[in-house]
Amino acid sequence: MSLSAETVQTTPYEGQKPGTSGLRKKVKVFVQPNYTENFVQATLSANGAALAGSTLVVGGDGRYYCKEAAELIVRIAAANGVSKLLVGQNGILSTPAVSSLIRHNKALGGIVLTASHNPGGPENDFGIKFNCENGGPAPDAFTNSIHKLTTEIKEYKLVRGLQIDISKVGVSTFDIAGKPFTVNVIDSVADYLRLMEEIFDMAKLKEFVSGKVTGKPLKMRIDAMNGVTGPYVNEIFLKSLGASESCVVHTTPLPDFGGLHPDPNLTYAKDLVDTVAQGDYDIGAAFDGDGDRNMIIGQKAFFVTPSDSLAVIAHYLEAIPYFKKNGVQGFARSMPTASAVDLVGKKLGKEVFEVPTGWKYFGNLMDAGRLCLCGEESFGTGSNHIREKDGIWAVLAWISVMQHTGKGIEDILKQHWSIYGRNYFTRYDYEECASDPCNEMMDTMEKTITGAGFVGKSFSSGGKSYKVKEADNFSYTDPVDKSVATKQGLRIVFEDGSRIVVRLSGTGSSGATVRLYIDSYEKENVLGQASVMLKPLIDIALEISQLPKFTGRNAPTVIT
Ligand code: VG1
Ligand code: CO
Repeated sequence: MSLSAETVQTTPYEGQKPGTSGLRKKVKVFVQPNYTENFVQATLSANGAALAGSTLVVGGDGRYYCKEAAELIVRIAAANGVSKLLVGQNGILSTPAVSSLIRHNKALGGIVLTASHNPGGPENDFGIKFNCENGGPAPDAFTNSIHKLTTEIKEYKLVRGLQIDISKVGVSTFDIAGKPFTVNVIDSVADYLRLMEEIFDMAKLKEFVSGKVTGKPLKMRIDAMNGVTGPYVNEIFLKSLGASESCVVHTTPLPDFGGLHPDPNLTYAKDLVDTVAQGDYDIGAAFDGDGDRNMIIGQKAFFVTPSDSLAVIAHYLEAIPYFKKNGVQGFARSMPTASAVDLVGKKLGKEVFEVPTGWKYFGNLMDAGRLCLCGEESFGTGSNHIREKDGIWAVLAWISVMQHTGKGIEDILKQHWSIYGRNYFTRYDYEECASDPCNEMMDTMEKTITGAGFVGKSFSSGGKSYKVKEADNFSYTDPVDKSVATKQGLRIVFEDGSRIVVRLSGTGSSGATVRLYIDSYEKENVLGQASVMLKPLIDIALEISQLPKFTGRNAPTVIT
């Protein structure tokens, strides 16, 4: 049967501007007439002439509205001359899996249906983001062009009669006005599993998990938080690594994440932390809704900061076959991430890059062969095996390090600190504040810290004194394409290397979220408690930013 495309008239919506990682809004916003259609059309159009005849990947984290949006994308893509879509079964694909599929199939890109770590369900968030042909999140120039197109949009194209059942794996081919259009509904996990088997020595890890050599099985607690990683966790941890059923929890992707907030941190993954705190597990891990973030905890819930996690993996890259085969290039971290990995990079004689917040800034360096491992303090760790951070990869990397060293997580960290010293780190999040006062706070603080006399000034608290060495609103020039990203966060660096960073989140769907990051380095005093060690700097940060006054908050929503 031949189907034809129709052109539907529409008018622009305001505010379709992608943030740190895609467009995120309440479901109620996305379901308005033509809202999703407009954004999808603009996203496709931003590809220009490359779109006709292209292959695209479509999938998401299974949250509320994912399936409807995936079906809509099929109809709009068909009408826009795309020739092939790879769609995850039931619309399910983790963000790392999409990145891998794009690369493996040489697709033009992929549309990821997720609001990542934001809560889901009819009252909560939905999101759409575009990944380009390198598998990575679209860079700023691309998302700016999507946004511009949304402000001018007058019509979108649609093949209304195209019905497709994405619950069954299989290939369907249609004739759209004389041209073939193929929809390939694929197993959500198979390609990603293949990739993990290439990177890690699964047989060795399985043996380690079983305790065959060590005499002690590895006790894991893996929490998929009812997000997209469930099917991946079952396949990899249960089947490939042979872990027992009791090791994995919350492995059914649910449209509202079963009411969980799928953000793997000490606050929202409390269930995992409380369980592992009882002492029965050697490693605990949790992921976010779309599977790109990870939290690692050791026995008795010993917390590994993401900044340290990155540094430890960097130190033990020889434990992972992928790096033996592909070599070790440079490392990178986002600006607010503590600089533990820099010390490893220095020791190994590798380049280390500091980029703005958001995974899209790592892509060019990876494509240029200068970067193989990177991370963000927001529970993101990954390598150049794809162009996204990768939660499950990070856990497999940690199990590899445990296997390689024969040590527990706490001991691995303590040994690391004894070699390199320790970068204490904490982040305070003040979620859903009123926007205007937060913008005012940022403006005021920027004026203060860039004003005359601020550099060289001393601040004291709790018996400690810190002298300002430099202060700015972070800007970044991409070393590869020389593109510039400005206003990436207010930063105060003190003479001893301690830092205060303040930025507004770019992933919220309403209001403003303020993130305050604090870190300091100690060469010898490595066994302290972060909250105690950093208290003086936190007080100084609250004083300089006047955060309590502007936000009306006396305490953060989340402390990491
Ligand atoms: C946050 C994190 C950032 C991360 C981004 C996307 O952004 O801070 O490090 O890259 O989320 O992660 P922001 O602008 O809210 O600080 V995800 O897993 O939500 O796609
Ligand atoms: Co995510």
